[in-house]
Amino acid sequence: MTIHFEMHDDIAVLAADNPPVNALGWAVRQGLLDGITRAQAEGAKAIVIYGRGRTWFAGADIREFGKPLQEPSLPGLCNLVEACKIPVIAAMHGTALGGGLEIALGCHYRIAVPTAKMGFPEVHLGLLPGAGGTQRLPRVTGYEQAISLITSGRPIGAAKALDLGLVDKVEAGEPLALGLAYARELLAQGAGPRPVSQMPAPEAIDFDAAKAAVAKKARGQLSPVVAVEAIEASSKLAFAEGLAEERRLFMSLMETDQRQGMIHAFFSERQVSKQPDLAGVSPRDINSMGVIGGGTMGAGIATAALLAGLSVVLIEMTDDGAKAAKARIASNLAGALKRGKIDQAKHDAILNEALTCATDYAALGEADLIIEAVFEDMDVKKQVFAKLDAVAKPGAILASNTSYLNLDEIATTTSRPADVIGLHFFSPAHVMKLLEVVVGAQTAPEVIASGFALGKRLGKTSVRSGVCDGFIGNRMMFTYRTCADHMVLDGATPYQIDRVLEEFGFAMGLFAVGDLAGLDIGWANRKRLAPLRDPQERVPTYADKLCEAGHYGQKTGRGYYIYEGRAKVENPDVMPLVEAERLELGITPRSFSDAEILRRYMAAMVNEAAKIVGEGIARRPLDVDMVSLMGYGFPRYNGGPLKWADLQGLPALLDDIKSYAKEDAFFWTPAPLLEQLVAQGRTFDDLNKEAAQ
Ligand code: 3H9
Repeated sequence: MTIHFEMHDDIAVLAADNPPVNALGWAVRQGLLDGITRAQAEGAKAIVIYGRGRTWFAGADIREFGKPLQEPSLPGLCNLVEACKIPVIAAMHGTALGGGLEIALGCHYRIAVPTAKMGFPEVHLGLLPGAGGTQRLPRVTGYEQAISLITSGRPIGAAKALDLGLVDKVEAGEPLALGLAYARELLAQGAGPRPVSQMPAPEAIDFDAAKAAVAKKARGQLSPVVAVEAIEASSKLAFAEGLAEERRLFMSLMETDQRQGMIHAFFSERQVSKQPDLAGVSPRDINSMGVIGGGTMGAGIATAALLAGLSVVLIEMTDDGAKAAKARIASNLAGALKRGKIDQAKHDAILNEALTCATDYAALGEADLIIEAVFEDMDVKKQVFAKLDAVAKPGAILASNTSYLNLDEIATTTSRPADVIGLHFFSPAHVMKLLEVVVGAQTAPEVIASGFALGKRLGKTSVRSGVCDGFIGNRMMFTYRTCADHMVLDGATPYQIDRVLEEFGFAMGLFAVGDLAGLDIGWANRKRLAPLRDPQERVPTYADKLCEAGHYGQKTGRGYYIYEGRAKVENPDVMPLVEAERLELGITPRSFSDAEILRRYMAAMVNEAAKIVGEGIARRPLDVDMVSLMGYGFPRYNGGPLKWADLQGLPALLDDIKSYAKEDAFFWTPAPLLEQLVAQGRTFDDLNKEAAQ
């Protein structure tokens, strides 16, 4: 039973009971329909709908999407609620989202507790509100607010909802008691049903301008723009016809790859940090953290920990270094204060009480977890870990923030390799959502569980990775960067590649990202790898020459681009370096279509991702997808590289890889897992599903 029917005197109550979020699956819809019918048949004077547990309805049941519809449909149900002959009151708490808010808009009156949140997150699933939301909401709030709410997908609080007229009352209390009291008040006033559909549509606005503004922000994502079209229909068509147009547009989005990509992202985000093999393993308590190194990364990690309520001891080599680290953290905290993430009292307490900056490792004796964020060099890391082994208390977790290096080799310098783990943060560490939890050959289960628990506490999306050069994210990036370099040598330009990637939906092109991160980082890594290179490898050098000339990207004002204030222009020094290398190698440049650039770039990414999954470095394809989405700017509406690959079709992608292999068999060696999936007629998503069972 997902909807309980109760009579409270002459008021019928429909209580939703479908944990965890009261999603409006078939049984809930049927239960509501039955309840509305029964209430009227039994002579109720009003109906109150509320949610048991932690929330009102959080939306349609997303798991039903893509499957045949089972009546009653959600749009039909909202109409039925609205057509009820007695007043229907929504008593909301928790989150009233998507179809849940549409049910509320189908109700005649709405009351909410002060902590309730309301919104239309459908655009984040590649959809639009498809149960009357685009037709009813503007009639209540006007077009400007409706467009903002629906195209941003951002929820609003109860106070703002009251301001907008989306709810009639905000009161503290239990939703059932509030709903009943409000129903009695309305009945005493002789209030009857008040259908939103009968309210006039507001005065039309310039919808073309609205669509253009939304399209600019959407960066290739379809749903926000199509949502405005649906809203526009409410200004041109009678209510019923507007609903039909909304339905048509909703169904057109339902058919898109973007909808599949975004729903894959939604569920993967919730799946990725789950560790079924660690069920029953308790994480260690982590309340105090040591951080070695107070550069951008160390200071960012310390800030993330401090904001999450941990105390931090940060170690630098000199007093000046410690002072500079404290200043970096203070600046990060000032940003958090400005954005309202913390108040002044918390800011002061963190800076004056929770943070200690020191130069002596002895200060780390009480830390529950110590993480190093020192220079990316094996010898330096080993020295640090040997020192940590000497000062850390028994049971302390020793973590490395290395982004490439062999964690198992680092762990050998300690007497406690079971306590060693990789926690690879992304810069700026107090902002970026991704955390790669790198599990070494000897890392103990409770240490892994502790890594995930810490990630959760810091508000990160944690993804488990095995040990390999670059782990999941940087290993993939190394490969697609190499692919891009090969295309540049063969005739493309960094600027064409960046444009193609931005048109695909990346927030920034690859070369612009390099400039942002600092070109010296990749340069140092290439130097590290030089002795390990296979003689068959094609190793471009123009990027090294750019660094040799002192151009490290944004921090020096010049990289692939020249930076003046916020503007960037192409750096005219880059192509001569490329041309010189082409000449040296006897390459006659050819032209690349945008489509070929994208295909090769994505094929390289997918092929490496498949190797990473096939070797067990990532446990499931969705882990790779989440790393790309959360840490590398991969467009969410494409779902991640392996979801994208599934949607493109694996056989054609493998064929392309094999055809590229005719030019460079070393680089384009097909991933065995990709070959296996194609041979079996399966997809990466099949592997995700098998892992979930
Ligand atoms: C829609 O309504 C379309 C209509 O306009 C038109 C239709 C015709 N369905 O996030 P959590 C699961 S589109 C199915 O960890 P929290 C979730 O997967 C919908 N399952 O909790 C997880 O499962 P598991 C518009 C759902 O407290 C569990 O519930 N609505 C749904 O951090 C707990 O979730 C939305 O887009 C769902 N709708 O956050 C809202 N929602 O335990 C989507 C959640 O197996 N939901 N699950 O991993 C949310 O934003 C958050 O879940 C919410 C709670 C804020 C509600």
